[in-house]
Amino acid sequence: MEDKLRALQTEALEKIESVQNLKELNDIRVAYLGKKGPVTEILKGMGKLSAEERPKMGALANEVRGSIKEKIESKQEKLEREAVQKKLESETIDVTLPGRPVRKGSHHPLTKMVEEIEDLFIGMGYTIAEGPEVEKDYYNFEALNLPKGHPARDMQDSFYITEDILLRTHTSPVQARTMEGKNGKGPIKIICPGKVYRRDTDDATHSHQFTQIEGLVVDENIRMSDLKGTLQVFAKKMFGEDREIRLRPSFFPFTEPSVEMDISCKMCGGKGCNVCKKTGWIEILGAGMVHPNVLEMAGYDSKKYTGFAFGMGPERIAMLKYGIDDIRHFYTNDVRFLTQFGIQE
Ligand code: FA5
Repeated sequence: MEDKLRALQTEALEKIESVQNLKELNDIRVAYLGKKGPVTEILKGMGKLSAEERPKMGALANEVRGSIKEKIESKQEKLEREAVQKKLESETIDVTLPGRPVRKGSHHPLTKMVEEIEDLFIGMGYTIAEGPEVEKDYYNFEALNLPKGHPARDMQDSFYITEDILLRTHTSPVQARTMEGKNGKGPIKIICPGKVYRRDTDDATHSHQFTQIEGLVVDENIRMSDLKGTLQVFAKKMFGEDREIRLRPSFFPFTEPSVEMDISCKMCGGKGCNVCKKTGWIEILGAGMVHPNVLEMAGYDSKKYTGFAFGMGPERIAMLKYGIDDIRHFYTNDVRFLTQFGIQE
């Protein structure tokens, strides 16, 4: 029995030594140390041994089993170490390879335009005010001197939600709300950016949803010349020092007098071309002195306070500034358009 055990030990240790991978090693573990393995088989014959020999053989069997187990464990460790080493060698990182480009996002051109206009006015001491896009008819029209049935409501075809609630057609209701919030006291100097909605048919220069930026200044002794000076600074900073502005008489129910502001055409330098429809001028915003009725409705004493207001469309300003030929480019999110403004593909 001793010889058998020793032979078994030698055989197992040799096999373990020559094993090439973890699977083979596991097969050996099962074959030699498992319940049906040869060591167990040999030990079954213990009953035939004398009482003296039995403990000796038992100890030897344990020794054989222990040495096989130990060898398997050390071989397993070695194989695992080699596997890790192999993996590391096959996965070496080439630190000299160039990195993959990271796609960089950027603000939408319209957002950039709005922020540029905001910065310009903040630099002149204005603060930003905001109001709801779903607006009461009262603030959108009535508080702006446009009572129900007033024909000038047709100038801004509206999306009504109920009889008294609509999607605001311009940012001017924010003026009315801000003035009302001041309880008729103290100066105001705000700009109000935001989305507005009109039942206009979409074309190259019109959209049913677009952006406006409103400006409002109210104080004692605010004059038309303050409005003109402000718009002049805006136009020169936005379009270049060489640009001229002109104010043309116009009509808005909430301002009196009302004007529209044109800037001299950059394309032809004022001589007249297709872009400016041969006039040398391009219209960019509506403005005027706040109508006394509007001041009074908001609680301001129109004998003491005066004010000016203006409203512009940043899409149209961006179109002029960057030579964009269709307002719909701002809403279709074509990357070929967006990448020109810093958004990378
Ligand atoms: C108004 O909306 C007045 N609330 C502006 C105002 C404010 C006047 C304060 C006086 C005092 P108007 O309808 O002209 O005015 O619109 C102002 C600007 O919005 C236009 O100059 C144009 O740039 C832009 N705009 C108007 N309709 C559209 C449209 N459908 N799509 C894109 N931009 C438009």
